[in-house]
Amino acid sequence: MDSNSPPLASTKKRISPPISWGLGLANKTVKVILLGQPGVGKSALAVRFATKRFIGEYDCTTDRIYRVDNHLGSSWEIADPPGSPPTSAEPKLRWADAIVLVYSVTDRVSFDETSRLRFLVSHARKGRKVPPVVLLVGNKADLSCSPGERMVSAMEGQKRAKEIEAHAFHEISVRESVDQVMAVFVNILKLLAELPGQQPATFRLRASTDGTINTLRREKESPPSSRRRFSISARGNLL
Ligand SMILES: Nc1nc2c(ncn2[C@@H]2O[C@H](COP(=O)(O)OP(=O)(O)O)[C@@H](O)[C@H]2O)c(=O)[nH]1
Ligand SMILES: [Mg+2]
Repeated sequence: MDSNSPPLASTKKRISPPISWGLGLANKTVKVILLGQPGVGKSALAVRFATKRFIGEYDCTTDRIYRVDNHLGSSWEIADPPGSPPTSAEPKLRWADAIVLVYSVTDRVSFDETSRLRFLVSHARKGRKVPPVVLLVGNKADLSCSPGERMVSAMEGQKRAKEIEAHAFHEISVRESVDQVMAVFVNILKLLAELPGQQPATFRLRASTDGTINTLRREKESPPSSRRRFSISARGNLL
């Protein structure tokens, strides 16, 4: 070996397995519905998660489902209905494993809407053996640096999350941070794994100080293929 070459150990890359393996969700298609007022960034959130890109403008007229294979080790279906959800959204709410209520921190009306949605969500929870996990997400945090733009504080967001019995609250910028977007979906997996009735995790987990989760041991479950597929479909009804 060339004496200038770095020692072998330092060139080794540590590979962490996809998070869903560790949570017993590797073979599950996770169904997510995004709800919130038009313009808060729901489509941007779905596209950012699926492609890692922020495009800027999104078609807002069709009822879409984003299908993403092998992302964080799971398959995903993300419903992105246009407009404010009418009561006809109820079947979609029953379809979803996770409901993400989105508002913009620069738009108080969109924040107020999350209170209205609370009733729709609690209705959807009723009578389900495994109720959906609910996350409240305040988007467009990047704009809060501009004077006078922020209309809703993070504290208010946190308080609202408690009021509506959401399992988690995130304040994010879809535009500025793909990591913050990924954190929302990682949290969905974690919350789903914690639900009663979920299959037990087949991995022992170790949380690192950098916030990642590492697997120590794997049993039985085989890894999903490393190929990733992303498709978008548009249709009128999810059921
Ligand atoms: N500044 C900023 N703009 C955003 C962000 N997310 C989305 N947008 C913009 O907000 C507008 C509405 O986004 P869209 O995803 O279509 O909202 P939807 O109607 O809820 O699906 C678009 O112009 C996006 O570019 C963000 O995090 N920061
Ligand atoms: Mg949209």
